Amino acid sequence: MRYSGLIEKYRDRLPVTASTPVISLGEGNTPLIELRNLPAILGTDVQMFVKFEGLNPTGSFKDRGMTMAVTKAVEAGSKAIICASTGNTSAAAAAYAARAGIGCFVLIPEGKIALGKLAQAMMHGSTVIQIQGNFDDGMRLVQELSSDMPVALVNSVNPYRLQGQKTISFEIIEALGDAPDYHVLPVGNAGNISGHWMGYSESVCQQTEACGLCHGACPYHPAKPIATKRPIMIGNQAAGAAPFLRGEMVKNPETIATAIRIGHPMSWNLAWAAVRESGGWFNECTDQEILAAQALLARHEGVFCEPSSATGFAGLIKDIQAGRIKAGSRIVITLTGHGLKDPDTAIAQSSKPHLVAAERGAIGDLISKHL
Ligand code: AN7
Repeated sequence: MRYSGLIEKYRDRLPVTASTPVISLGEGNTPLIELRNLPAILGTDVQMFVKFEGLNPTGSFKDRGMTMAVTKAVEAGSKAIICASTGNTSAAAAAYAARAGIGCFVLIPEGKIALGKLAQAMMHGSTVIQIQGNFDDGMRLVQELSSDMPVALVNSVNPYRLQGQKTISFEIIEALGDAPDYHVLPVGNAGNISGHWMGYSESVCQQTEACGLCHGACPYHPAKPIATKRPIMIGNQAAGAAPFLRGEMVKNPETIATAIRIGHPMSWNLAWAAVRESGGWFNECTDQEILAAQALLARHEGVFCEPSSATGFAGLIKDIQAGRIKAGSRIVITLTGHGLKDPDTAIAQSSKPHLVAAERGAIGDLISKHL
């Protein structure tokens, strides 16, 4: 059967009915890629898989939550949506609003949004409002505006967002046959770690001990991805925007990973619950560590994610080096967004193209030098 998006696939586990008008771009169903070269380079025997969310329709995991939020907004009769964003939420909101034929207003921090994301919000026809403030200022403003204007708020404080985002965990359990030992991801506004945890929690079979038939012919959940456990959750932040490490909100967050330049995360309690209940922890990574992790994935695995997305892997490298990860473990790392979102940062850290005459000799010499 043709794959037609995560609402159709997981309809029995999402708050939709047969008459809900589904707004979808075929999101979800992203590849789970095993890292082949980096474990050896890092000197570890752990098994690592990246869930490449950059391959969603607008290039980030935000599409999972946005298909649900926009579907429910349309079902409720909304004619316009609004969000604050560091970039990816605005790109997803703009695209799904265009698909639904409704209006879209996005508030973005002036000058602190990656070029690809700005291009998306503009191209899909949303009203792009640059504010002279950061994401946290925008978040406060959209909450105020949506409370007394006819615009539906689609940031992750909208509970339908997490409903959509939880489906990533269903896909991982289906692919691996069970939950991994650890799940590693970047944390900004903290909706995603909360959605992951919700998905894993809903997948744990309450009957495992009673029937012992998991992965066989389970009479309780014959067709559902069932996990026998939940993973240890590890949330990773940029050092300049790490309220979970500080234990309090950060007033002026700063990092090259602009997607997670957030000091006042909305899903504070849910994210702490995920980390505490799972026996996990938070890490912070410097901008240099984030860029190094991004480059490792690009150069040794052929996987190009944006800097914020590499923050999870950056934290994992530190955990492996510190001996915090059990030998032989199976780890899933969510890569939240595509590297093409932020070409400026990629080009700035790469070596420049060679400029030579359009002659066989000059180019041949260059090739010989690099063979
Ligand atoms: C690539 O677009 O908050 O912890 O406004 O774009 O769920 O916030 C983006 C967040 C990680 C953090 N990686 O996820 C927005 C926005 C990428 C992101 C995060 C974001 P949350």
